[in-house]
Amino acid sequence: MTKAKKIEVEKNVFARNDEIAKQNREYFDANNIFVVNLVSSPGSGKTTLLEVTLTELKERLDFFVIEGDLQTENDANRIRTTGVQAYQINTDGGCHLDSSMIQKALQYQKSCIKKNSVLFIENVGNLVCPSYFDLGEHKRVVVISVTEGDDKPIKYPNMFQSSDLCIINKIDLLEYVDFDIDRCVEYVKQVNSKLEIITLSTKTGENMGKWYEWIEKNQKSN
Ligand SMILES: Nc1nc2c(ncn2[C@@H]2O[C@H](COP(=O)(O)OP(=O)(O)OP(=O)(O)O)[C@@H](O)[C@H]2O)c(=O)[nH]1
Ligand SMILES: [Mg+2]
Repeated sequence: MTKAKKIEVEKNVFARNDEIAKQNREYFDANNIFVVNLVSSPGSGKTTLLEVTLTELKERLDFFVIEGDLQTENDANRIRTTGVQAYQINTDGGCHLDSSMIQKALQYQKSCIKKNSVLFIENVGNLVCPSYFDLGEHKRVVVISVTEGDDKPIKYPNMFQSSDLCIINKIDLLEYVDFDIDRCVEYVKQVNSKLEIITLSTKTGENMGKWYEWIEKNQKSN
């Protein structure tokens, strides 16, 4: 395939994705469903963050979770143990979710995703590809953990440029790793000066309250 042809194909893929994402967002808006797309490299703690969050907030808010992984139902099963319903998408090799996958999930799960609820979408663990695919979410949250190195924002800038909140997770491990929080925050600001930042530990619960405040504030203002 020539370079020009390749660019043309890519343009069409993104345009199609954006069109379906728009339809998804219209559906979410019409039903007052606040949608958060969680993105990160593998293992930063997205599912653990959700498990703790759902357990803590499920009496106050209605939730549904869409999980994205190459294989297995593991993460959806972990979510279900909290009592919240979850739908697992397996991309079978694909490195990101796209808006048509979410549209299909909505068709299957429409009756389970309630009006006035919060829908979390946990994307495939990958700091590159998910940043290019709008799913129709209202907010994108990038999670990094202190075991990954503090230079991730400048090495994978698009993910941080396209996100609304950056969670720096696993701060309970700070004393064991070479991760400079101040430097990481500086790098985040370099690539996206508007990106909000919350440092927390899902393990100890430190600063989880700040994340809950963020959810409730943004759900209301959505
Ligand atoms: N020490 C520590 N470990 C954590 C914390 N949060 C998550 N973990 C651990 O990190 C590992 C990965 O967590 P997951 O929640 O599965 O990560 P994930 O981002 O969902 O992973 P993928 O879905 O595979 O991308 C697990 O062993 C968690 O127990 C934390 O705050 N502190
Ligand atoms: Mg997970």
